[in-house]
Amino acid sequence: MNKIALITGATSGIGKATAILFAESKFNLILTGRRSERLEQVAKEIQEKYKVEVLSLTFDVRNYDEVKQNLGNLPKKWQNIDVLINNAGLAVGTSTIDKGELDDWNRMIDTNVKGLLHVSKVIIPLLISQKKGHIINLSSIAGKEVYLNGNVYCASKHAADALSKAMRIDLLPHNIKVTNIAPGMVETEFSVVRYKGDQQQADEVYQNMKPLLAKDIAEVILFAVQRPAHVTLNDIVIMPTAQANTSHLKRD
Ligand code: NDP
Ligand code: 8X3
Repeated sequence: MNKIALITGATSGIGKATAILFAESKFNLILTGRRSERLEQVAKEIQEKYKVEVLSLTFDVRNYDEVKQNLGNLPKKWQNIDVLINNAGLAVGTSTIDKGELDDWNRMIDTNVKGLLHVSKVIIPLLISQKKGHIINLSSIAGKEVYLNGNVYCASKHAADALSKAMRIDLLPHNIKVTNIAPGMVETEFSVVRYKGDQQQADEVYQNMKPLLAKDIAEVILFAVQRPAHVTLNDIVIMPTAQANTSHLKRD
C-alpha cells in the first residue's frame, strides 16, 4: 500500500516540487493551499502522470477552525499519514523594524508560526495513534541568522526552528521523527510575495547568481524521509553554492 504524505502550501514552489517528487516515489498525497484552482491543477497533473491518489483541500492555515474542519475530519483511508510537511509560509515586506507594517507582521507570524502549530495540532494525534510518523518543518537560514530588514520573518523562522527542536523532544516517546529544513535562497514565488507582487524587484534578488531550485529542496526532503526507521536527520541547512550565509553572496 502507498504511504501518505500531507504537504501544506503545495500550490507553488517547494511544496509543489515536493508533491511531484513524492508522487514519483509512489506516495499518495494530501495537498493543501488557498488557491483552489492552482491546487486542483497540481492534483490533476500529479494523478494523471504518476497514478497516485491525491486529496486536495483548500484552506488557510492561519484559521484554526478551517484547519480543523478540513484535516480533523479526514476520510478513514487518509488518516494513516506517514509524513507531515509543514511548508506553507511566506515573507511579506522588507523594511527596518521601525517602519514595519502591522499587517505584514501578522501575516508572517500567523502563517509561519501559528499556521504550523494549527496543522500540527490536528495531525500529531493521528501520528501518535500510529506510534510512528515524520514531521518536516520548513524553517530557513532566516531561522538560524538575522539580517537587515529580515526582522519579523527571521523571528518567525527562528520560532519554526525552535518548534522543530521542541517537537523532537515532546514526541520522542511516540517514535515520531522531526526534521528541520533550513534553506538559503530558493527561486520560487517567495520573493514576489515578499515584494508584494513587484516581479522586477523579485527578479533582482536572484540576478547574477544561481539560487537553489524548489526541486533541490524536494530532493533533500525525500532523502530525509527515505532514511531507515532508526535514522533521523534532525536539521538540514541547504545553501546555494554562491551564498555563504545571509550576508555573504557572490554575484557574477
Ligand atoms: P512560494 O510562495 O512559492 O510557496 C508558498 C506556499 O505556501 C504556497 O503554496 C502558498 O499557497 C502557501 N501558503 C502561504 N500562505 C498560506 C496560508 N495562509 N494558508 C495556506 N497556505 C499558504 O514559496 P516557497 O515555496 O519558497 O516557500 C515554502 C516555504 O519555504 C515557506 O515556509 C518559506 O518560508 C520557506 N523558505 C523559502 C525559501 C526561499 O528562498 N524561497 C528559503 C527558506 C525557506 P497559497 O498562496 O495557494 O495559499
Ligand atoms: C528565505 C531565505 O535568506 O531570504 O527564507 O531569508 S532568506
